[in-house]
Amino acid sequence: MCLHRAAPGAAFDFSEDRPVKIHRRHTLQWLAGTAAAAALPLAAQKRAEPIALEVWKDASCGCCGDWIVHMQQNGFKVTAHDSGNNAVRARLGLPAKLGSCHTALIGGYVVEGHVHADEVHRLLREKPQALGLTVPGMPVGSPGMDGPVYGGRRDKYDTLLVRRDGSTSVFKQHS
Ligand SMILES: [Cu+2]
Repeated sequence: MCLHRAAPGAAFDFSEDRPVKIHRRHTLQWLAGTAAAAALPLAAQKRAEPIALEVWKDASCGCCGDWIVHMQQNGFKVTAHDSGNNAVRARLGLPAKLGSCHTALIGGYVVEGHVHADEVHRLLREKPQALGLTVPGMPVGSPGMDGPVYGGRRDKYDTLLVRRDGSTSVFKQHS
């Protein structure tokens, strides 16, 4: 089970006890990992499986790239298109006034702008009847808009749930 992780040739060299030690260490690591996984709540375990995220943005959009890194660090597998996002946003039916710098599709939902990964996980868990989520504009302090250049500034903003008729409600307040 763990032999493929040993150094090449080492696993089959029984002239010394080193390969056995390697094997035992890996087994202990594996057991520790299994115990840790068993202690996690079911929702957290599900996060281990990456969730597909497709995103459209401008090639030059730095904060889009920073948001993508945030999502990758929180369980999403990202496919990015540097084609701009205005046309795709319109095609997906998200009103332009609710728009931001990038538009994503995740699990059939539209996710516009600098939405926190935790809120996307909540959306996918709760599965509301909705088009998706948006953080209109680019509020400072949101994921991807929170780099050192902003000096720790955090603007108040709301993440909005967008229904298919374009109406919205507050999904999460950030103060
Ligand atoms: Cu942005």
